[in-house]
Amino acid sequence: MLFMSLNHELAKLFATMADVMDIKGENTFKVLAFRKVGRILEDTTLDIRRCVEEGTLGQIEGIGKSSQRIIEEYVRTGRSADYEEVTASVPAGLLPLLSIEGLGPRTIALLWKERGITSAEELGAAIEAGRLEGIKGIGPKKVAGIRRGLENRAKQGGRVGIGEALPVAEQLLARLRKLPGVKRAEVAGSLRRRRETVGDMDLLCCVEEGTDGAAITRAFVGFEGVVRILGQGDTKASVVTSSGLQADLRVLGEAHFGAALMYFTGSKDHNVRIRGLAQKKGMTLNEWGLYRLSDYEKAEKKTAEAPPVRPIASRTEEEIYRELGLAFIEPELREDRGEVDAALRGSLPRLIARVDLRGDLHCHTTASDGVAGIEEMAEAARALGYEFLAITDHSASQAIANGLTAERLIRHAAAIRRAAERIRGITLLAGSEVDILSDGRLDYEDAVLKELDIVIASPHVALKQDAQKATRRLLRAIENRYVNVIGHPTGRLINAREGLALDFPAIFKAAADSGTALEINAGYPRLDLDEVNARGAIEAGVMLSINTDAHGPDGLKEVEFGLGVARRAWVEPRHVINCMNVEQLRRFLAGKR
Ligand code: DGT
Ligand code: CA
Ligand code: CA
Ligand code: ZN
Repeated sequence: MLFMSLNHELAKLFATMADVMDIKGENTFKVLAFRKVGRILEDTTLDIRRCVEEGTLGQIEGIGKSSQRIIEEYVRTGRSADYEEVTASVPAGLLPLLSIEGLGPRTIALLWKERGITSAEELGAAIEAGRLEGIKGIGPKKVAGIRRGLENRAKQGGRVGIGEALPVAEQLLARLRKLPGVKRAEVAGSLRRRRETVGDMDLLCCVEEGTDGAAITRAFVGFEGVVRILGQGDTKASVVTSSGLQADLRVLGEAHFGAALMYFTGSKDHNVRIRGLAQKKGMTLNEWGLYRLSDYEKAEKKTAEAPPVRPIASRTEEEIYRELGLAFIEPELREDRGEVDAALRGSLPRLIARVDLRGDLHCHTTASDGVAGIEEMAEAARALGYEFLAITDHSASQAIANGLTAERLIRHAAAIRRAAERIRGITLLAGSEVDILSDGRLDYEDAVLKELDIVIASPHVALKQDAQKATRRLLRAIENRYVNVIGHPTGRLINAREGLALDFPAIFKAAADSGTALEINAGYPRLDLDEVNARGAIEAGVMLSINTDAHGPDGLKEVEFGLGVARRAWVEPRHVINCMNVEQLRRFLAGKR
């Protein structure tokens, strides 16, 4: 996993070791310790490589001697004998089972020991044959859940979440940009449109005149992290990266870059609409440019070269849209969901952008399961140019996240307000991420919630309840007069958990009527609400809140993914409470009905 950060790699290594030991039924104490180390490594803002170099690893609380040894070995050699030994001690096919929804280490252990199942394929076959019946601890409901998990995995058809794909693509782009003769390197395809999952990565590289394209593709297929070459020529190459994702590269000059970028950004449906429009105007549009049809038809064409006629436009996307009589259409809108007509009418949305956000309203500190204190989070938010930050730690029932009892919450709120006095240049709000219990009751009494500046209520447990129960549950939370935002409303996780099935029209109406915002949780793999429901929400007059749910200072930067969802949902600044100034925000919060 060459593209992951070292911290992340190590976190995954420990989590996997814990899972495997759990499957084998080993000493729970050690399993818990490894799991905790995984979590610490995932969340820490320290650079672990530096800690090893400086010999300060032992100072991190929760990392014991044996974990320290594993980390040091891995940092030095890129391998861990312990990890290799542990993972080799179970059939290899068991490991991928861990990423299937409905399957934890304990269930996998039962399937393995009771029925000899060692892979997803065998599991599927066993379910179809009814062979899971009679295993103690795996009832019919559980089996149905596993079956759904397998189906979901198949449906995804190998699509990879944007949170995994974008960092890989950005690494490749950074390397391309360093090559001689390269002027620009950009993502295209679904990644540029910021779809929540992508089938592959499409990259475009713009080179100076006279640059040898073959030299670029040759360098590209040799990049670190390329595990297989699918094709390689003078102007294009396709590879598979160690993340399992395919990357397609095109190399071309400036003269046609805009047309190629537009073509390879897609979507296909958008391109079809645009080409139809060009035809009606006596033009033709392809990956080389926008041409007058009469010129184009006369010319003799070769597939791998630009047609030998002068295009009407080809250097930039802006020129091409303009020549077609259209306003520029942002990549996130290019899905043939009404954007072409809106561009013709001049009524495209004024899409929300990073600069419109004035603050984050959902983050955690060391009071619950975060890795930084109040002031450190506030500093990080201020460094991002934010005007406000709400501190919203977990409530008591989230015991694994060290959730706060009512007494601790009151003291924590006082600490946030004291910090707010000291810190200049940013407004701190004292809040909570209170659990919505399975029946819709909240984890704190109203008398406690009343004392807070902002209340986010989120579902964390019972995420498989039926639609009716789930809807009633959320409606009950929305009806609470102190609840300002519903956090990650469905609880879904991309590629891992479907989340609550909700009667969205009913939720939207209640949220709009009561002045409750719905969150677009920007943390990958949540991205919850998704683009479809976010668009439904604003159309129903609901206010949205885009938050990172950060558990440390770096987490606050992950807002980009949430913005991608919002932009794909046609969201404008006026729809989002994070775009309000402090005074407007306070008025919104006070206006809860
Ligand atoms: P993905 O990779 O499944 O997440 O989705 P895309 O949209 O990235 O699709 P991909 O990688 O097959 O192709 C990238 C873009 O290239 C696509 O959005 C539009 C353009 N494109 C590819 N094949 C065709 C085609 O046969 N016709 C048209 N009009 N455009 C195409
Ligand atoms: Ca693609
Ligand atoms: Ca592609
Ligand atoms: Zn949270």
